[in-house]
Amino acid sequence: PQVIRREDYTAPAFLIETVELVFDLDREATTVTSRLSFKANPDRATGAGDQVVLDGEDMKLLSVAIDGTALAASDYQVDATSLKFNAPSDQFVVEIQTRISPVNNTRLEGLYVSQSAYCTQCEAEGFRRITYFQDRPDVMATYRVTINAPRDSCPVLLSNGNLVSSTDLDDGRHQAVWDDPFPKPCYLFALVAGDLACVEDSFNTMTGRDVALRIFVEHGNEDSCDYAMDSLKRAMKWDEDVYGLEYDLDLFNIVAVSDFNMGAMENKSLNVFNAKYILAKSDTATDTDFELIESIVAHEYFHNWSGNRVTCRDWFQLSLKEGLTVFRDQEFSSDERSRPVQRIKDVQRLRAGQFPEDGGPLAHPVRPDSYMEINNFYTATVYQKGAEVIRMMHTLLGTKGYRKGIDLYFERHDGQAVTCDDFVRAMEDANGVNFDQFRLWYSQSGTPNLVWNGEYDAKQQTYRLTIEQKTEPTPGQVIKSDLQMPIKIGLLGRDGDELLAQTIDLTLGKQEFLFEDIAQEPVVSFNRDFSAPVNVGTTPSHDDLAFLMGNDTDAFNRWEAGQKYASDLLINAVKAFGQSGNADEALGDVDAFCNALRATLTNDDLDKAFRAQAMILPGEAMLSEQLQPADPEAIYQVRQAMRRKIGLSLQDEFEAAYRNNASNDAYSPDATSAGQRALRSVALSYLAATGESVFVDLALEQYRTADNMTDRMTALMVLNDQDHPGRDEALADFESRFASNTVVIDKWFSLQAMSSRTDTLAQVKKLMDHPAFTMRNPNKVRALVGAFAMANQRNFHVADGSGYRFYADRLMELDDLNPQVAARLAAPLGKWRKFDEGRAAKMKAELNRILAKENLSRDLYEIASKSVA
Ligand code: HT7
Ligand code: ZN
Repeated sequence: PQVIRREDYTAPAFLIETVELVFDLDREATTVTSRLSFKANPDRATGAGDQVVLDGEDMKLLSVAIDGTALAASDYQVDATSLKFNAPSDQFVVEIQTRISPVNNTRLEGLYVSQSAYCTQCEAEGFRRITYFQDRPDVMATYRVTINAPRDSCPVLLSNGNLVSSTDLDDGRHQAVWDDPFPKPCYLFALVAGDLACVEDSFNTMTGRDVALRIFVEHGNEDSCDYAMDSLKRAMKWDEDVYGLEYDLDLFNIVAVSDFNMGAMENKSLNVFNAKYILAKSDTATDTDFELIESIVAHEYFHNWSGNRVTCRDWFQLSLKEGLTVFRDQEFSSDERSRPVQRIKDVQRLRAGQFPEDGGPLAHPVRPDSYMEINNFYTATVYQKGAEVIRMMHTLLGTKGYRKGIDLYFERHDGQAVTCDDFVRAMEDANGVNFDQFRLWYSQSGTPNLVWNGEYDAKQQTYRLTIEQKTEPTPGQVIKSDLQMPIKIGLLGRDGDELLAQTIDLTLGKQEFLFEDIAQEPVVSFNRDFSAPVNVGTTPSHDDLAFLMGNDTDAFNRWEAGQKYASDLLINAVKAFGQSGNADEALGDVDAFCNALRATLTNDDLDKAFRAQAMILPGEAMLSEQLQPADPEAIYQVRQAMRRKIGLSLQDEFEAAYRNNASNDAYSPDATSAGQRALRSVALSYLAATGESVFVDLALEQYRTADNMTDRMTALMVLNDQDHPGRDEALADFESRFASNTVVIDKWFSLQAMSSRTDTLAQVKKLMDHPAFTMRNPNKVRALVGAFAMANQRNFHVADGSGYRFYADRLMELDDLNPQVAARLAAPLGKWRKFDEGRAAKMKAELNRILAKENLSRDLYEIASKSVA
């Protein structure tokens, strides 16, 4: 496949100013008529020529006309990916008719059918599967869309912008015309048609305009939209308050569909969502689901400015909109919930998804330099690391300076398609700073490693902190430069007093900082609030870590100290387990760590959600990242043994936490109530880890009496790993209770795929024959097959390679249906370097088997070929 390079960007030779689309909807054969007004681009490259090249795939071309005259077949060339003809002048109108088949569209890109509704997904390059077009984000046009469809099966007809007219047609069909006054790239086009229920509300904007808010869902789900609607209104208000950004149309529509490749899509005024990120009621959604709904609804809404009003010049600039919008949604959630807990969760996500990507075969900069398939670049690096880069600018400039930069960015670029560099320039110009070195964060891949050393001079009362930074080579990028980053630090006295809190500006490979008037030898709290997205190689003593767990004034680093302490104990034990084969022995005495945990668990001054987080040990995958090679079975055994020791040591406290955090109130998804449930869940899970059967009985009792999904899932998660009749009872009950709810039944699939029991692979294979499972629905594939490979390290990496073989078979099967999703799921096989020779060889063999597949998609080819290299 062809490699597309950032350095090859040229402006389009022609612009398209207006687009008129007419859809005659039919499941098998939809006719699309488009009328495009072209104009030569005044900024075109010299010698660009007069040929017009339009992208188009998987459709039948019915006719082409220019300025009202039909073209003869000899006047244009059409092949599998394009339509070409010569421009007659600098300004002309082209009319194109195509035929597409929504019901046969299993890729879920372009126009497809989900349940009974038609819907579209055009980002990144789906519009070319609807009609021939210059499918690139720097071609921005206004759209007028006419939809003709049967009234019975499609009473609801939606597109972007304002509804201009609704008319009855002959033969039981009707028509709706939509007009979007804001010029947009075609990736933001959307159409939805079907028999959907509608939930309505409204929002009064900062200038007093009423905006109608509508959420469309399948009939029967109307009672599950309240939280999404409430989140939308809070997000609209937050964007006005914090960014001064107001919604710009009188209508905002959301549609929830069951078949969707990703989480949601920010089409102008017509957001389309994966139903799992809209539908929630206390008995169907967990606290985590509510949290995700809130942040994703906000994320898509925030795109209205960061992405839609100002968009990307080309797809290499994807982080321009995604990094910024993730930062915005993270800050929204921090303001709505507990800021430290939100930061902890965001960092956990970065470490679990982005750090391994940055250290593996698929490493790429936040602004990539090349791609084969752009869909493969909707990555943790572009999203999460991109957000960290924006966060660092926020830290360096302060809230006011950042806001000045944002205001200038939107003022300068409203209505334009721009670059990451334009964003940084706005930040620089508004603040009179130079970000030349900082810009490297966009072009350099890899996670920097920092090592610090401190020296206290009792006589001078000074503390000298030396920091070194180093970034390892990544594929295709061997030489690394030093980066600029803000490091927040604190110096704490032994009595817990904060002697100093400061943000230092690290710019050199090795840099010294001298702090004066430090009255006693301090304990260092380094990279507070995770102010820079780096690995810190320095591990303080266990005493210092226990001290920081109990005393750091930075909540993030309080949690971080516990994670470091636990990692150190677990990693050493995994190494020792290799010799003894006995996990308890390998761990040895962990009383001091348990005591530090106890102090946190019982500290009523701390937020309950924070205390719950602080009790959770680093996950198996996280521990693997710190071992070379990683032995999945040893990691599993040692972590379980540690959980048992903690459970036994803190049994009284966990029992008290379980008892004291029961609630008689009706379920509420608010952060405080969720924190209380989280603490109770963690207590139950540790109690069960003791191995005492009374606590498994307690979990079964909780399952039976639960009045909300959070408590029900917590109990089921505990039972899921047990060899206990209660497990079968609860799983069977869950299945029958939620058989008709396609979103909820995915939890049941995932849970079984994530079980640590050794019969899990056999169960997963069996579940593939379950009537609710289909390879055609991405949520189902992710819930069962994806969860097995991504969230069950012990079983996926079973030494005989059966997990790898099963997984590769599924990826190849999926590749024929939905290459985008197949490629997104392929990363686990690329982690072979982390494991012993036996496992590595088996993983590579599966990647090679994938590469030998007939008709392998460009999507999966790119991931598999880069992963095997
Ligand atoms: N901008 C969107 C990213 C996206 C997408 C969404 C659904 C299906 C396919 C997709 N390809 C790219 C989602 C977002 O970041 O908000
Ligand atoms: Zn986004």
